[in-house]
Amino acid sequence: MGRSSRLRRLVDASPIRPLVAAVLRKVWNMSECIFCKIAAGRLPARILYQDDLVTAFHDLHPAAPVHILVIPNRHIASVNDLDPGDEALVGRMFTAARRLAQEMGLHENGYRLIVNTGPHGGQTVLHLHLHLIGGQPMKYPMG
Ligand code: DGP
Repeated sequence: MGRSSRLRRLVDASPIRPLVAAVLRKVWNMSECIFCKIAAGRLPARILYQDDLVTAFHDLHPAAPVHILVIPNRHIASVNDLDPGDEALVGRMFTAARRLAQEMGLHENGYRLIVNTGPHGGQTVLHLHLHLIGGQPMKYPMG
């Protein structure tokens, strides 16, 4: 029996199999995730801001004159995957959005912040992101 078959049998028989599968799934998702690649500088994007926790860049398909995405640098699939330990990160996403709104001249007329979550929420990219949208009056709901 080859080494990889022995390893597979060991993992299959192990009580930690679900944990191994979950870790492998997470590593696979991260390596394929376009927003992880943007945050790591491995995929081009028009980046406006980056710090130790978050990255902000222009949306590829803007829904308004200003359409920016603020994402965590670390892979978090959606709001459903947030932990209490992520509260500082979520706060940073909002303060980054607030500062960008000011820099873009949106703060007086206002703007919209959206976090689509899951299929019914219209989330298409499975990496948490905050949409900062403005530059025109907006109807509610959009699309
Ligand atoms: P949502 O539907 O909430 O998952 O929004 C995903 C947004 O991401 C959508 O407005 C388009 C944008 N987007 C998708 N792929 C890329 C990309 O490769 N680069 C940039 N800059 N934006 C992207």
